[in-house]
Amino acid sequence: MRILILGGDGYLGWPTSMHFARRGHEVHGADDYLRRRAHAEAGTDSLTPIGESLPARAAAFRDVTGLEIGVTEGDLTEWDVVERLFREFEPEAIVHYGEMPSAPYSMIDREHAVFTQTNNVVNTLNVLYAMAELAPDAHLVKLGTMGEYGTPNIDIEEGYLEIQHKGRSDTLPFPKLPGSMYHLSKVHDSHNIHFACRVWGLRATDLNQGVVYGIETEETTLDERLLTRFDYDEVFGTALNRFCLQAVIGHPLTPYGKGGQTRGYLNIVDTLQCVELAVTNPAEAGEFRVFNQFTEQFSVVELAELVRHAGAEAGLDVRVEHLDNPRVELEEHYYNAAHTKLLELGLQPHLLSETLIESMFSTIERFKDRVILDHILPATRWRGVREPTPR
Ligand code: USQ
Repeated sequence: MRILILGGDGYLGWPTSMHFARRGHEVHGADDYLRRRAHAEAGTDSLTPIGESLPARAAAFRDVTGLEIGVTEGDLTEWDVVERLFREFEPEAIVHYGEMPSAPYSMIDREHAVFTQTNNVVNTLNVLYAMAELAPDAHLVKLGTMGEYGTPNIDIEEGYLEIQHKGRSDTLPFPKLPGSMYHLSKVHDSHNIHFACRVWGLRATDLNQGVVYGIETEETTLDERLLTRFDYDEVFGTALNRFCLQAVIGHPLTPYGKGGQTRGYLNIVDTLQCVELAVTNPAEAGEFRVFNQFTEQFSVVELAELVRHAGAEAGLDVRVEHLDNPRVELEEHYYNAAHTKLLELGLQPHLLSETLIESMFSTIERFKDRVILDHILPATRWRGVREPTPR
């Protein structure tokens, strides 16, 4: 199958590109290095050293495997770039990771919020128009987020809710209570994609993904040049990845507030499995399918405790220090989200284990000289102005 990977340089986009190429698909990745630029501006970087550009990474992949990954360096908010991609590559499936992915980044100030929503909403609109005009039978597999739902006091369903109202009933999109300008951008995308399916008959799957953890996939371990990025800073780093790094470098783990915030989590290798299941089992024409993509739920304190315990086993002295919560979010709440649709398609979950945490410790250990300490503590606040970065 011809598979276009938007955001092909990212934490998930790069391993996904290699995964599909190794399974015999024709893969083309596109990226404009948004995250690399954001890191350069902030003085942060990936823990793992990654190839200097997407063409350099594709060349290394060709060296190691003899397989090709096509590359476009370009900004998807520019119609010319998207149109050319669709005309020249003629994708049958589009895996769309190509967005600004960080909640804190979107909450820095007005400029970052406007950038996040413009970038994400406009580039997805361009993809939808390109599909309608140039690839109406292609299948869009869009990375959404579990954060679109927020933390309602009822069970979260997969995309839709059956509603009885004044004697009538309907199945309607599940209500959304997103917790950041970034999460809101994904809600806007979902509405736009749903519209394009209803009105133009496009086919799409919205993967409402939880928080991803892990560093390695089958392909990234083939050669050091094929590593994916690993972020641990306050803006792009996510909970479990940050805690593992903090444990290795002797930094106290940083649960925000009470730490009862519960989210769905999944291993990076399961992200690849889920995306492959979605691509190889496409939605029907006109169908807007929603899958909740995670394998387990944890609260932040549960994660911290798991890392502390695995750290003790590995001979690390891990401390846990609750910080004032920089975000506005419920710190104790009900959370029970359905996630059966990917399991029904055959997902075999790799659940979080102490062994996995210890293997993350040892990969982090190899690169710990690269850690930039300045940006581990949170400086981006949901309310009020950003505080100066502690030195
Ligand atoms: N948290 C801490 N301490 C930390 C970092 C985070 O307590 O050092 C807490 C946060 O306050 C939050 C939870 O952990 O309650 C998750 O935060 P996160 O930074 O791991 O993840 P989040 O900001 O929600 O965003 C990440 C990805 C995003 C994806 C989302 C899935 O960056 O792209 O959409 O996870 S979900 O969380 O299900 O919405």
